[in-house]
Amino acid sequence: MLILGQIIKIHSGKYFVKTESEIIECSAKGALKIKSDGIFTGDFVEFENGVVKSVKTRKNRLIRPSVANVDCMVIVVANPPEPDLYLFDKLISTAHIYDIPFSIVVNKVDFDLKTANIIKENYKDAVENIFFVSAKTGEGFEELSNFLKGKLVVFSGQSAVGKTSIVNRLFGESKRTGEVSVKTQKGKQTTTVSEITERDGIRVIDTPGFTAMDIDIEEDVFPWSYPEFSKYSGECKFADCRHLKEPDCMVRKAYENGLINKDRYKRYCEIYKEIKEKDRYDKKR
Ligand SMILES: Nc1nc2c(ncn2[C@@H]2O[C@H](COP(=O)(O)OP(=O)(O)OP(=O)(O)O)[C@@H](O)[C@H]2O)c(=O)[nH]1
Ligand SMILES: [Mg+2]
Ligand SMILES: [Zn+2]
Repeated sequence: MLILGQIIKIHSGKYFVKTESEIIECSAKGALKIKSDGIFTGDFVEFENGVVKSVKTRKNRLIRPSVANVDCMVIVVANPPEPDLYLFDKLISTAHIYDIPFSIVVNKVDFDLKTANIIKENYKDAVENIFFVSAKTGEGFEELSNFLKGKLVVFSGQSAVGKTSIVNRLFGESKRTGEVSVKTQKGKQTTTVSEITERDGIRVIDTPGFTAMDIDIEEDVFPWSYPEFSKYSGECKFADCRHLKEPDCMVRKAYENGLINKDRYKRYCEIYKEIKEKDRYDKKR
């Protein structure tokens, strides 16, 4: 009899499938293992006698961390460390491109409130929910925790913004295992194993912090990855408008009329240039 469950961890060729009542260690049918779009943490699968037989259609899939069916990406920011808004913009674009709903959490409000205002100004039109919390004092956690209930959540953001602290606060003092890094036998590459931890209906994947360098965005999709541009971009003269200096670009016009946050648009132009440069460089090689 086929049983339905969700993959909560993949490790050393073993698939840990959570059903309504238990976690079962499974192997997989050969073909599923080989395919590059085979099985990922977060996948809903059907298994029988300890063997995964099929993967259900996924609603989205993130590459870093490698996880499917994410309900919410929580992008965390705080000061310290000095916020890198370029990285922040890229994270938002990534979520948008991978079709993952996202929210912003400003952490460390016990220490600094200036960042909260900057983030509000920059992103209030790009995101529905911005939470202001302190993992240290617990401020703002009731609201955040209610919002995340029932969701599979991925945390992202710069190193040291407090992602792990937030997860620990959400989970009380309970012990939890986060992301495990596994060295391949060659000792070169580091593969990361994403593991879902669950408590009180919140399912979480914590991730190590990363820098803007780690994020790869395609040039042709980037111009469509700004939620607050979408109100205007449909009216641009060219269907493939990059919203830079094209004639009759309604996004640029909106920016000029103060309808789009100036700093966010300026960074957009910079990031676009950078992506384009990188494409050129990659093609030359
Ligand atoms: N004042 C204050 N400090 C905090 C708060 N949350 C976290 N910190 C501190 O910030 C530092 C970094 O916290 P982590 O939770 O390790 O940050 P992280 O985002 O998981 O970092 P990486 O795993 O390296 O990506 C630690 O020293 C925490 O004690 C907060 O709300 N207020
Ligand atoms: Mg951490
Ligand atoms: Zn345009």
